[in-house]
Amino acid sequence: MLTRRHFLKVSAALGAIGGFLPARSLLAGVLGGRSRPGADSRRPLVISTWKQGVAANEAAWNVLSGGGSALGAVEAGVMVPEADPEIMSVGYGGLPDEECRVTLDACIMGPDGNAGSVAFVQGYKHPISVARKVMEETDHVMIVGAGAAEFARKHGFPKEELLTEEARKRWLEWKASMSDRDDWLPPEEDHDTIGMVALDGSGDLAGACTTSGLAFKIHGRVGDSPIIGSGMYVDNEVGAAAATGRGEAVIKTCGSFLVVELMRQGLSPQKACKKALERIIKKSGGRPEFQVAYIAVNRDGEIGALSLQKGFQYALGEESGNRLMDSEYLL
Ligand code: SD4
Repeated sequence: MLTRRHFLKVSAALGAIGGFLPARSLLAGVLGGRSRPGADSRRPLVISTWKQGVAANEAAWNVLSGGGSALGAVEAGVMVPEADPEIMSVGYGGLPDEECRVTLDACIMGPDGNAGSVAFVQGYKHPISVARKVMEETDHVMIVGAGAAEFARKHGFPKEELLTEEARKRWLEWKASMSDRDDWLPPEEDHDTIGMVALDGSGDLAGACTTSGLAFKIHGRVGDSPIIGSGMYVDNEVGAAAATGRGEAVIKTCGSFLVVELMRQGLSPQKACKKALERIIKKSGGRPEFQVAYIAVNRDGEIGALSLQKGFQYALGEESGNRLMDSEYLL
């Protein structure tokens, strides 16, 4: 029996943009259920957050399908929304902070357990690549602010203006309206951070996360996205996870690390996402109004995706296609 909920889910998936194979394979993949969380073992595959994950997955898939590494795939993948001015919460075109400055956070982690991160960095379109440099060229993990910008400059990254006309206009509107958002705790949030996790053909895992953070945030605010174990975490023996949504709630529960540790204890990725979100619900004392979502994959290629609130979408790319899926949600 096709329930209404299942039908809506399938329709959303069929309406998805992109795809590695022709529509028939896409249909077979979706209706066959192989793409739902908890499906059989398979690789390579890539999962990423939100609608922009579809285009990001395409770039990641180009790497994975050519036999490339999960690490190369996640970097190439998230660079797509970083460069896209129409995606207003990642990289170039991201909405600025309360002082009209675009400040970016990103992290990356590979199968060897090495990790790199930059936070509160200004003027560099691809913080994910700067984070990768931190990982590969230093024995540090995290570099922030002016130090991160200086590190990027010294490594030859071009300095660029990241504030687009559209983002500046949105900031002006926010400022002029004296929005109820200027209490620094926005009741309504726009989410588009890209978190991506991938499993390559050799069975190795990697993850990346990159964002301009919450719109109109306090100058200097850093969310979960660049924090290894919060916005993203990889353990090649177990699995990988990434987060999107209200970063403070994710930081306070070490969200992505928690999802991976729950998978280590034997939970499926889907159940691990659920338990980690239940922890947030519990810690927030009831029924939070903010959004948080997790995506996860284990070594067998089983996937999980779950959010607190309705509306979260994730993109799944694998041999049979690249689809945008409506996530299950808890509240
Ligand atoms: C943050 N987690 O800075 C990010 C925001 C986000 O989708 O994910 N938006 O808190």
